[in-house]
Amino acid sequence: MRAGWKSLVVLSLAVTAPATAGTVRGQVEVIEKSGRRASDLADAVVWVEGPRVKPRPSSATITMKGKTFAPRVAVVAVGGSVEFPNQDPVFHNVFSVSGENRFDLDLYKKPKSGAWVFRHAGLVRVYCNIHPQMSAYVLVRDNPFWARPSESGGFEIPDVPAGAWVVKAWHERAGEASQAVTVPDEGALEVALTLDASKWRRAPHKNKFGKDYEAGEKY
Ligand SMILES: [Cu+2]
Repeated sequence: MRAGWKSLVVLSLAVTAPATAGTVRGQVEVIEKSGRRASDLADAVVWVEGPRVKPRPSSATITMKGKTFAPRVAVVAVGGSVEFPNQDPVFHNVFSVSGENRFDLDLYKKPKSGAWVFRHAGLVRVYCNIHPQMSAYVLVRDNPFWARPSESGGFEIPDVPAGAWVVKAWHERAGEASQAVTVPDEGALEVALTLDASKWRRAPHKNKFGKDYEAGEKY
């Protein structure tokens, strides 16, 4: 009985954690045009590209309220879904034209909700076809090694298989920064990533038909 229990524990440890794995941790910073450091670092995402480890199923919710998406940034695994409840008494039309992850949930208003399953890794830009000021992002990852930084930019990604990989960070005003790393067999690796938001400026996007939003549309 006792021996059986012990071997079960050993077996489950072997399944959940690779024999050799390290922690990738560190700091993200975003530099604005003025040279000052951005404060919305919790809207960044950090991940490790390369390890072929299937992610656990995941899902997220992005609520439409007051004609904004909240949160603005969500991360799901490939095959994960994002729910888009509409809490406004007006119609919204959530859509994306981001490559293979393109989708269109059509019109609905409170109390209805819609959802989409994301099947391809990558960054998905999400908009509303009625209100051009509404935007959000879904980052779809093909392994479980991602983290959302704290407000001060600190992050930690545990149990990353040992090996040579690329750590990437993304922020909506800065795009991506990346760094080649070698994750050790055990212990932690420190990584500092600086994202450049100095070239960012607000630019209009097209509606779901690839056309400009009508000028008369009021926010
Ligand atoms: Cu809308």
